[in-house]
Amino acid sequence: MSELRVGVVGTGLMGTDHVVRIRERIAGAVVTAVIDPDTARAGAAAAEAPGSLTFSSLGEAIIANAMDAVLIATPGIFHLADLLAVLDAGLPTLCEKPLTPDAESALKVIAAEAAGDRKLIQVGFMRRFDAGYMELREIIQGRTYGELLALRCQHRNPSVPESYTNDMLINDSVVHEIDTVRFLTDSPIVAVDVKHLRRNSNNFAHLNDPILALLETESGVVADVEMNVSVRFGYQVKTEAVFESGVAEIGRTSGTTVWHEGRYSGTEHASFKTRFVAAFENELQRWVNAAKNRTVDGPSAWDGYLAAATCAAGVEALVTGKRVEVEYAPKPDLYN
Ligand code: ISE
Repeated sequence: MSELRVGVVGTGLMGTDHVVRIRERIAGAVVTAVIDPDTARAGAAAAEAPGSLTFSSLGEAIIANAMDAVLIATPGIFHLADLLAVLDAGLPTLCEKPLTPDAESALKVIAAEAAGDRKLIQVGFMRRFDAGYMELREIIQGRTYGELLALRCQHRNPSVPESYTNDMLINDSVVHEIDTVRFLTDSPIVAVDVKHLRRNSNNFAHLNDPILALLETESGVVADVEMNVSVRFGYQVKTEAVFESGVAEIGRTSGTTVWHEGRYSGTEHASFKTRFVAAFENELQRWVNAAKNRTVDGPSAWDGYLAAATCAAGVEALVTGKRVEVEYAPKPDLYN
């Protein structure tokens, strides 16, 4: 296959971004279908992909044989039906996180995929494609500085929209650390604890942030995550790994530092779109390369399910203030 024909479902912020990214930065792929019930939005995104067709539903695009692979970038509540449809059609798919909004529905996707003979779904946990996270994983796995003792994570957003809820601190935001902690340590998260830090009065009245989430791995590592969605100054995602004989830190913004009039300053990212731009490109290129062989090269639907199950424990910990142990369903053979 020379060029992979991609159908993009959902033309909000991420979907439109991906349409442009595929056109400008990704080799061997072309967006041929843009799918959104909002025809005006679909038309605007399709204008970024010359020659593409617009559809108001994924089903119509499948019937029209308009693509070889699918990129789902709709809100999580719409994912289940579309994921079942792509599995039924045998189409390799990159699905933005979350796989589905909860562990029960994620298991329906797992059951459908595991009934087949190959993995078709990849979940958009883009941090696994970030150079810093990949290097840190190698340092941890290679025991370069001895055994890993702890992970100290800061996840800071400048602000969030008023529609953002307290549960989203876990389901929408800490979910990234939930996936990366397992990626870095290769060990499942067995329990979650959440503490409220002193409330930031800059935020909407319904929000109680920042929080400190404690993720305990089976291997005995505790990752503490400062989740802070009202920092105002910029978008910052950092991780410090504490080893027996050293410390490694990733995510400190590198860029030009200016010394002037007795002070020095640099620039911080304003959004995940720039902080993770290289990760998104790497993720998409590897997905495209794998999709041509009708497979995936990244976090699978099973990783999406594990994150959803851990999030359920995280939300319970947030609401009850108690440490909650995570329960996982048995892993189907397909994911071994
Ligand atoms: C958002 O949905 C993302 O995925 C960002 O990476 C994260 O930093 C933010 O907290 C989420 O709301």
